Amino acid sequence: MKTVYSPLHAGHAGQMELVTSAIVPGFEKPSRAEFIKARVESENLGPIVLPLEHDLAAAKRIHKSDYIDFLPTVWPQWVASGHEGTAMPFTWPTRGLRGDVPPKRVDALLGYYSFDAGATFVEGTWAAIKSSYDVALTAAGLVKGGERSAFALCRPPGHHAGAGFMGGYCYINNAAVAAQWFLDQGAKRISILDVDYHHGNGTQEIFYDRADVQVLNLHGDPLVEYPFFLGHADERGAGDGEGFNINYPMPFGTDWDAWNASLEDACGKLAAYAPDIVIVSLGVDTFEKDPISQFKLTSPDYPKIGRRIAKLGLPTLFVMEGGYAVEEIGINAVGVLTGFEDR
Ligand code: OKP
Ligand code: ZN
Repeated sequence: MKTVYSPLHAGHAGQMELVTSAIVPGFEKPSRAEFIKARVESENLGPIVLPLEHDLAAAKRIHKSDYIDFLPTVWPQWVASGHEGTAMPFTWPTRGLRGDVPPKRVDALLGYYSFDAGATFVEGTWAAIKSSYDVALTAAGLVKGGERSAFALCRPPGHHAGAGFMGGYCYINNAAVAAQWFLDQGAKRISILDVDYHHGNGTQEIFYDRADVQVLNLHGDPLVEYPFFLGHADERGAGDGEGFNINYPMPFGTDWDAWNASLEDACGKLAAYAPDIVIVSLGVDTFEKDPISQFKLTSPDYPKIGRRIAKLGLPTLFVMEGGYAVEEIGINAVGVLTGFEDR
């Protein structure tokens, strides 16, 4: 299959990250995408192509317009305000505060448009966000054009970004943008299968009351794992969307057998929905050596994921999400794709 990749991701570099008790260099770093690209090449997955440039109309089909317009202004505003280092939010309009009046300072606006401190900006961040969006839409175009599958090597990832907010390393929800784009091109139903270790809260929020996008999520139990405030099994969709959101929260230590049982159930529900296209939010932070995650999948498990998805027999767009064990991220991510191709 073809891989769509942009070198512009690399400008999103050197940002700091707030963890439980410290500010540390970000786990979501450029080498992630470079290790994946190197493995695509060494495994001869197929051609690597650059993305086509897209305007932001497709982003605004699922994100709020003011939120999308805010993103390119962050770094210029940050510099104009005399700041340097990493632009990071620190105040949020939670319960009891006003969420309807955007403040007039960039540091405050970062909180207005986010749910955590995990989506930060440096000089090259907007260019990277935009390139990731272009990568997703270009790869979607390949599938629309008749390719059985395509790999959007997106960086930064997207699945934590909601209609009006960023968070968890995510800004534009690349998988959700692609889903809406397929629908706008004439598809009737899309399934998004999110196998990243973390619950894709943004994707769930965006499609929660809709029947035309089925969202299936396999992830660490939010009672004990980030993003904590969404992803429980009783979240099944609302209104027209009732029954079209399906969550599989799993405990720390989950290994292949238990994880695969969830995948098998999800694939059964996906097949019953009979979508025109499958979008896989491909995170490989389920890996046993992932530095921020608690599942126990091993490298030989990833091709099995790809094989199972291929068995669905549907056009499939793979959209890169998380995975932080950089030494093995290429082996694991490309392992899913070679497994899909049954080789
Ligand atoms: C993004 B994706 C680490 C705390 C977790 C945010 C994780 C975002 C993951 N100590 N920070 O789903 O891989
Ligand atoms: Zn993740």
